[in-house]
Amino acid sequence: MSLLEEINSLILEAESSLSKCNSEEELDASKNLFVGKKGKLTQVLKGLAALSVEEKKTIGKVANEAQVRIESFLENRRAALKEEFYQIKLKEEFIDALRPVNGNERGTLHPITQIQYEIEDIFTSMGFSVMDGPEVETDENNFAALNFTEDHPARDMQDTFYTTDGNLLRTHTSAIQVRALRNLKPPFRIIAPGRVFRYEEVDASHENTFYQVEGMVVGENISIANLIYTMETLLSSVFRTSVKTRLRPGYFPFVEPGFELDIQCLVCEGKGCSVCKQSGWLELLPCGLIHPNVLSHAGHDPKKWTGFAFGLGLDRLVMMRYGINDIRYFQSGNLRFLNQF
Ligand code: FA5
Repeated sequence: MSLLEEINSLILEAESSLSKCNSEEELDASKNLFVGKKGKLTQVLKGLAALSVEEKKTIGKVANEAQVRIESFLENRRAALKEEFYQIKLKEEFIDALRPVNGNERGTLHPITQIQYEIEDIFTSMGFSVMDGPEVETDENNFAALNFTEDHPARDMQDTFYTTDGNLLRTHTSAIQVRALRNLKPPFRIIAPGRVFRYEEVDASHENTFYQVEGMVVGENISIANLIYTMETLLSSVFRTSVKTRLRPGYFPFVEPGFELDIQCLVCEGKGCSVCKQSGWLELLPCGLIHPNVLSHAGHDPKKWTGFAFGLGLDRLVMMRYGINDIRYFQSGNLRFLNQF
């Protein structure tokens, strides 16, 4: 075999041997075997001594190229091995950062919060804005500006927790109506969800701390028809089934006329139970047209502007939706109850 042939076959042999190496150690051993000081290429090149100057030049060049080629093959193999190693490590050491930790329970939103968000979606899709207000209110916002005069007997309708500085815990979200009328320029439509407080005896359908959503529309030529349409849209979206409702006259000093919208009890389907106090109906949605005094108290001309308002009890709405027979579950912190939602 000529020297040239020997060099070419050495290249093939080296490449085949290197491609079988599976570790750094094997690669280093192969390197020594072929291109090391005592390696095969060096041995072959010993034969150069017997050649002419011309031949030495040509073969020497080929031998150099062979060395470069083997070394670059080796470096590629080294890089490929490193990559393989990382890939295996990545697979073995994969950490799923989103996997729930064993043994830790996941929380859910409280059913009242869930229904509140749903109602916000229903109303924002009808062009309402969502407003907020403080839980500690002034007598002015909770009562006086809503047409409850100082000695008005209607004040007794809502037993009130007073703070030592003469303020109170709001008894209804209607206090936010007053803030809306003072701060917004008609026409406007708002809803205002919130927690309210009453100094009340607690039973299956009465809490001392519960939730309401206030709604208010002020504009020109707003009528009872607009009110009823809005209430029906709301109830059919929330219950996703037709519910029986009835409208009764209701008295609230800040609306005229005022109504009570009752729904047939969904817990007992109207037969009578502890939730509906055996009547088959549940008071759910008091509402009415905004009293002219309330508009003018806030500086709006009641001849130009009219409107409607409603106050929805959220706890009772959730009770009707799921057939829950006692309001006290909501604040109980009972996880077996809460985990169902
Ligand atoms: C009011 O609070 C009026 N502000 C509602 C209103 C707004 C009328 C706008 C007209 C125009 P009422 O006291 O009836 O009204 O309460 C409204 C709803 O809150 C009731 O229908 C009921 O669903 C709920 N609610 C009242 N008291 C309690 C209670 N103690 N526990 C749980 N829910 C209650």
